[in-house]
Amino acid sequence: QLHYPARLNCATALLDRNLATRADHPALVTPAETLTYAQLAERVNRIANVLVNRTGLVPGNRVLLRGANTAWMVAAYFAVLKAGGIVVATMPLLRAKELGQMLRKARISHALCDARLADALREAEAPALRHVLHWGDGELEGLCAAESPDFTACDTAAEDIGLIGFTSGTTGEPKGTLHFHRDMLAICDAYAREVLRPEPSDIFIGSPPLAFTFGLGGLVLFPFRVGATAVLLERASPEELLPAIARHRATICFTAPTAYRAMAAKAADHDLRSLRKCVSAGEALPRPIFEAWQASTGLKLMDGIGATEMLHIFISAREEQIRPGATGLPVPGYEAKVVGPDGAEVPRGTPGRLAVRGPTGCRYLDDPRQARYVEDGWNITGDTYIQDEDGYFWYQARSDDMIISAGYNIAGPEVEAALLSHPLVRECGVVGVPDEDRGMVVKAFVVLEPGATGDAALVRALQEHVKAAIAPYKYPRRIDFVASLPRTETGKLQRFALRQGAIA
Ligand code: 3SK
Repeated sequence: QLHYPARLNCATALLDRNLATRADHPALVTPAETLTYAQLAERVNRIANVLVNRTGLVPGNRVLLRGANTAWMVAAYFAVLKAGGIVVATMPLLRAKELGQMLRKARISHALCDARLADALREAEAPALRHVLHWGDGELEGLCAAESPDFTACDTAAEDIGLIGFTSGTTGEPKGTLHFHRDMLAICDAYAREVLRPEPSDIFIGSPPLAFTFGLGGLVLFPFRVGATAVLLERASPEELLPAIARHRATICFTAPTAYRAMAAKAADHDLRSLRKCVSAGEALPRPIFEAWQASTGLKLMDGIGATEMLHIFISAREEQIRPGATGLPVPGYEAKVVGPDGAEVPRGTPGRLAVRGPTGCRYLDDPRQARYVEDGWNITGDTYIQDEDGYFWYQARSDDMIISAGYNIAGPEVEAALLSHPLVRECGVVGVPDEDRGMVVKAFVVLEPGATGDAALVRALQEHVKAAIAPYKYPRRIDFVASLPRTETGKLQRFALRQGAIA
């Protein structure tokens, strides 16, 4: 059980707390600048003063943040929290239409934005938006220079909302999820402290945007909770991440399975010996990727399932508990079970919907989907899982991604893992498509390794490969070779787009 005081501002608990003992330790390292905890805290205070003194921000105002993973973005996050505002961080790639939806839904009054990304925000339709300030063009920097480096944190309650995380999920319709100040500490004190177990000497690195709660936790909250250092990269493709790990002697990496797969192939060209923990989340981790990473670095990937609704990871495993192919065990503080259509727990070994409860949970902003997500205090995540006799949870598919073909239940991700173990397959997505005889058949969309030719012979070879790896009835009866797969901004495969044939 985690206990926090009734009045609590998470900016103080996560950032200012480090000033007593680690003021001169680097908090953030970016290509543009390195900031110690003292320097970051000062920037945060100046921005908070600008918000209050120049824009009239009052506690509870919602502030949109728009920027890449930079020190200004982190400072803006903490300034809003410290001033009692509510952060609504947005993905840099969002366009005016999507920004407008969020601005209107969350009734956002203020925005802090990287000047390079200002156009889409200017074009967004947002009647309540009154104050927009930019960094990167001198505007916010100039205002900050004229403000005091001191700021007294707003006396927020532990259960005041500090963050609205928007999720488009894999279906496209954005939902805002509300998180309290204490939730941002709870994920540090549950998943990070109990499973990841970082040290103050760690150097975190990774690719997820800070607007995705996977990135917020892994690249800001977890390092700050222990006074460690985070390396932020504006561009963090696998090709950029590998040399950055070597250059910064990074010790903990957060990224998605597809990035680990791409990095495993090139790992030998880089000195990755500083790495000690590698977290994979955002999508299910196929076993071939776990094995490829272990073969090339000697490290076991720490798989985890999280959700924007839950703020961060709630099932994972410490290195010594890892079972390849399983997501893991409930993070201490969380409970999880697999339930059938009636909501009752199913026997071990039976697939069903994953239900979870713990110190964080889903609170949708003004959305009827809340009643479907939370049933009897349990969060129903929309993932199909099996729990084994030892309590480990094994991912099967998103609940709406189970393919029922001629009476067989087939999990698309299992077929994907089998295809991925073929040396010519770089990426793939598997969905069910309607079929007169079988109701549905398994269809795979495959991106090949450079130089491979997608012809009829390769289709047959891939089908035989799958039949040899898993139960033969699961093989993809149809295979299309494509140049790329449709993904959300957080890297999740959009299977609904594959089903609709909307592929590149
Ligand atoms: O959406 C996810 O998959 C996720 C994973 C880890 C932490 C947070 C999130 C939202």
